[in-house]
Amino acid sequence: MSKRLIYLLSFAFVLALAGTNVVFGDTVWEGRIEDDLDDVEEEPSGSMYIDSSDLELPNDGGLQVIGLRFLKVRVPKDATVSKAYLEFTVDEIESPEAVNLIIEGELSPNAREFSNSNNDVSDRTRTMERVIWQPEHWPTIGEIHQSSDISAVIEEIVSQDGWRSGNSLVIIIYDDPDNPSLGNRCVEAGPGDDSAMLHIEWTLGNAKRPHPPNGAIEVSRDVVLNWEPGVFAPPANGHRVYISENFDDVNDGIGGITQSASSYAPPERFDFDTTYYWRVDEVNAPPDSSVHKGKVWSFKTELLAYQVKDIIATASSSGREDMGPENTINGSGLDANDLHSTEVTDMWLSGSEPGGAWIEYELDKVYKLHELSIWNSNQMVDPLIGFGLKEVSIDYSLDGTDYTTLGITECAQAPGASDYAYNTAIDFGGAGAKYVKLTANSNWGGLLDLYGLSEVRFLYIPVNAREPYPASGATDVDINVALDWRAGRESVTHDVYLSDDEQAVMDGTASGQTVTETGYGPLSLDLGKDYYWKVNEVNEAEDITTWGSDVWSFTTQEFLVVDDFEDYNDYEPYTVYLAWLDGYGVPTNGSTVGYPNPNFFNDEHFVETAIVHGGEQAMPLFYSNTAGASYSEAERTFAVGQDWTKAGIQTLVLYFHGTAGNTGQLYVKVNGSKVVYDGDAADIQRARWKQWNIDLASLGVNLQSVTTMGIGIDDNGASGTLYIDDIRLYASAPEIVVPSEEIWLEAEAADTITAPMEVYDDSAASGGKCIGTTDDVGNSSDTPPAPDGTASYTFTVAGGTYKLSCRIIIPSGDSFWVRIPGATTQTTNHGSGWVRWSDPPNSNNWYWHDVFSAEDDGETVLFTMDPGTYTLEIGYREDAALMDAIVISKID
Ligand SMILES: [Ca+2]
Ligand SMILES: [Ca+2]
Ligand SMILES: [Ca+2]
Repeated sequence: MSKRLIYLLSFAFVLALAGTNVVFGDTVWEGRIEDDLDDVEEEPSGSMYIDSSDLELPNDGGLQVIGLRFLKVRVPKDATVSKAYLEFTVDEIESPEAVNLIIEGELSPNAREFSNSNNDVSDRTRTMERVIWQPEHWPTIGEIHQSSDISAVIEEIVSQDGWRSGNSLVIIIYDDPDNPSLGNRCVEAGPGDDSAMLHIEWTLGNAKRPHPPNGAIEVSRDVVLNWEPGVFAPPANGHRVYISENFDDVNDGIGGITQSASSYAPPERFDFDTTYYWRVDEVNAPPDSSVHKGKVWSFKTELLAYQVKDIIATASSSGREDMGPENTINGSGLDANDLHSTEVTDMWLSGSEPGGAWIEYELDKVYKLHELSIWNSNQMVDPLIGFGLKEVSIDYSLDGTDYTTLGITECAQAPGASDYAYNTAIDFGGAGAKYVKLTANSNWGGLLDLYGLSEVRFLYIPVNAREPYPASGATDVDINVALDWRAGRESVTHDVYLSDDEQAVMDGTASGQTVTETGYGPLSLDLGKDYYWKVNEVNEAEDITTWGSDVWSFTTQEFLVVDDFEDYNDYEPYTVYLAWLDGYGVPTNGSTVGYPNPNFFNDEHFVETAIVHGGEQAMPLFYSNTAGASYSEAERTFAVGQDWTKAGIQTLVLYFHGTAGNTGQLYVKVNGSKVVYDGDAADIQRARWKQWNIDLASLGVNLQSVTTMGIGIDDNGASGTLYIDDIRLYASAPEIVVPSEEIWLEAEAADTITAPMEVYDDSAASGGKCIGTTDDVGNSSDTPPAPDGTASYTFTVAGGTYKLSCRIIIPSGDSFWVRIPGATTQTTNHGSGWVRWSDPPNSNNWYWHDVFSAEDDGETVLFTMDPGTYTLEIGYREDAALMDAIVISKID
């Protein structure tokens, strides 16, 4: 059993720069395009040009999109990128007019390789960060030129969850649509020592992850600023904080406060409704004392009071149907500057009411009211006739029954002209109210018994808990979540109610917990469960002591991950074979974890990257119970015992993928207790993912501290290859639906195959063979190809409704024609019973897909058959489409 050799990458290097203008701790990484596949041109049609010898920026018979993939980028997660650029070598002299390019990155923590699939550059998810590059004319072939600085793009890529030093990243370059290029530039493509190079200077020395986050709004005046310190900052005096309402003062480093803690509590509260700028420089310990200058961050503080949005208005009467009371709370007639119109249908007007009229507002809940702004009736005739309210009694209530009089006030008259700003403000002094009633004793004209208003606005003090974390309705919430919320203003303590019983939380009968800080947890919740919670904000010194929040909800994660194989890479100690110990050095154990000798330069890895159940990686497990080996097993040891009894855990689930010819008995061991696979023995020979649910109670061992898990294969002489992925723990595992009847066909085992359909060898195919056509036979897109170009299979069914799944490779476009003479289908047929199976997802790796009908919105084709023997025919449709295996399964 050979062991692994880590290749040192000759083209990439890491060095610490010496020199006066580079801060200690800055590091440089450089890498070039090494393979044709890694710099590609996507043509305007979407088709991919992989192996061009040069790259036109951006015009090659049309505007193209360039993709550059750099491998093994040795920049750690969350590095601050101080400088980054692309470097190109001029290949041809092109038209000298202006060229305007956008440079973005793919927002992937480990960018996959390019394929022939259409739009494989432009379809990729992009970084938020983008950079404009306007290269000058390049008059000399062979000259080297650098792009504009792309450090923001690189920093966004390496800050993603899942990024790890050594992963791959993709840079995307295209014409700036807002400023189209007139000229063109042309650079050398890879491979070669003149291919595109990526240069990155990074450091872990900077402050990062500011709180409040950069650009935050509505920030509490009491906020304590904090950040994650740079790695070189010493415990004492390692940070210098600049903060001001003036950007330039901060940017220029005026003032500054030296801090030892990575946080800063200002001596006075921040002002309401104000933007603050701040920056943290990380200062190395003496004698070096060099400074990692931080970026300027900003945040904006909260308002004094906020607008109540959800209001119902009623009135004693309305003179016209289109002049109802709702016109005073729906924003009608207000412009962006809160100036009101003179349109009568933007206002309320009462009917004739000799005794005075009233209008009442019901807020969606009790608020601590700060102020009521009033726009009076503003009809053009108002200065003459005076519908506007004059003497008004203002009454409020918590319940709509018992009212308190705030006072009697005179509302200012409106000008009867457009652009009317409110001119009456009623101070509520923090009274708690859900209902507010305005009773008009007089109007400004005194001529007619008609009363009108244009608009009102209620402002409240936010005393309720709000902004829950997790957000209400969130799913897949960590079972150890710490609940958090924005505290109500003036609150002293917080009563938290949490339960899986919604009514108990609403009623406040769920057991409560009083906390003095905003935050509750970390909790220890059950998997896959709905939870409800609310927070009552309490201040015994206030008139109203308790303010309740809305009832919020969230659902916890369905499962815990034991191993999904996503975290391994090709660098020790992060390799899969160091986590899952195989039979290396153990003669009785015939297992090998991971590919023994991957060619890293050919994008091969220790882990499997094509046959995966979830994510991008799976574990290949090779086994051979021969030559002295009596079993094959891979074992993972957990340094800290895992509790598999918590959170309602009942079931261990793993997914395995078989290979044709596999033999032996699959088993799993937990803490040494073995359970054998009791599904269909053929499953380990099937080239598809199979879910295995293991009832943990059946293991009969203590699972409070699981320290080992093994996956193995018994039986003398057994051998083969399994792929393992997504080992999970569930409280309630997904059910495994096994069809009552399933017929497995190897595509190459057809009764007859007629040209141009042929059998091909493919080591990744089930049984090592598949069928299809080469990419030069032309397509058979519109009409079924029979009698030429088909493969036929005889099979027998018990009768019922069936579907077909096939293991295929469809590099692009269509797939196959399919028919079963004598079966009926619910979808469109062509000729004599052929179904057009078009446009399944495209890939260059094997994958399973159900046969569906392109004409019927991609509906899965259902074949209804009486008991008996039938012939399945597969006809070629798109050249280069391949088929490996076919499963006919009964669904009804
Ligand atoms: Ca209005
Ligand atoms: Ca995986
Ligand atoms: Ca096959």
